[in-house]
Amino acid sequence: MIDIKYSAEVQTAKTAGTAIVALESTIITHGMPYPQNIEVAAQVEQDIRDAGATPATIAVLDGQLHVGLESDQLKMLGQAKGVSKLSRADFAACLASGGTGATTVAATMIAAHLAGIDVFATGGIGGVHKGAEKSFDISADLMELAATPVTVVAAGAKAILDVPKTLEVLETQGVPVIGYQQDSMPAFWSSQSDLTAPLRMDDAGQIARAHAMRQAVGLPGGQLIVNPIPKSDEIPAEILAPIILQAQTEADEQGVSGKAVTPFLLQRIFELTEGRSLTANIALVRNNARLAAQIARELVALHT
Ligand code: PSU
Ligand code: MN
Repeated sequence: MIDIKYSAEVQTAKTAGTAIVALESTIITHGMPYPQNIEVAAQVEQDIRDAGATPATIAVLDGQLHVGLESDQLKMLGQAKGVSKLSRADFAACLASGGTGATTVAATMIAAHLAGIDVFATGGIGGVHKGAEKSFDISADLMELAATPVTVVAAGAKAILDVPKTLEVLETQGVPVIGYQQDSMPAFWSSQSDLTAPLRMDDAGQIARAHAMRQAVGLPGGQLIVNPIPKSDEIPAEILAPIILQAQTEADEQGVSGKAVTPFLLQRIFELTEGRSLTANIALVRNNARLAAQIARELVALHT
């Protein structure tokens, strides 16, 4: 079994059997600009503590898997240059070669499961990119949700993705996509979309019971909870649509491919919205962290 380095607070929570929420680190290194990235990371951790659970930000530092970062490690990672973006394909290679990498949704799920953590909060998952019929660009996050038993709380899939195709792949892979307290599929920066979420649940206890039931019936894989951004923080889809189109066109023209695509689009949308996309991103991650903490607490209550 691989050696895991736990932060002091995560170690304490594990010993006590209290609620823990995993957090990814790619959002810090590749998803948000410095210095807001480290401020947000610390804020989201605090939101989880305030909601009665323990945050466990996951990363690989010099070949060591960390589940829970101390605040100096978080600050270091947020400023470090040349940090790898780790998904299922390169997670073990990074550990074996002593590298430093931030974990995407897929790699964070793998690490959370190794650490016995059932619930994970993030902003948006990777999905099927627009033009995937030509590029074949489909995030490994989708297959991970089918394979690894972690409940992931996100704000839906970004409009940089082909959301209908993303939902189709999730359905094919047998991943429950559960809208939280609404029928509409949330669209990351907007709380509503024209699509209906395949499932709906209205409280954290119900989500925790569904997580436990998948284990009870022997289904592998996790659940995707799609939690709408608070209305006061959303950006109307009509404002974003032309901006996303422009960012996408630039990516195509510049030949951006592979794992560089998502960070490129996020950065361009941040620039083109003059930072408004980041403000919304922060609000929705915090909102997801609070819901994830409630689900984690309900899961602990189920087992005690
Ligand atoms: N979507 C966001 N913000 C992010 C990401 C996705 O809104 O930071 C990151 C996550 O870590 C996600 C990864 O797992 O990008 C997906 O990358 P790719 O599309 O290369 O699989
Ligand atoms: Mn991709």
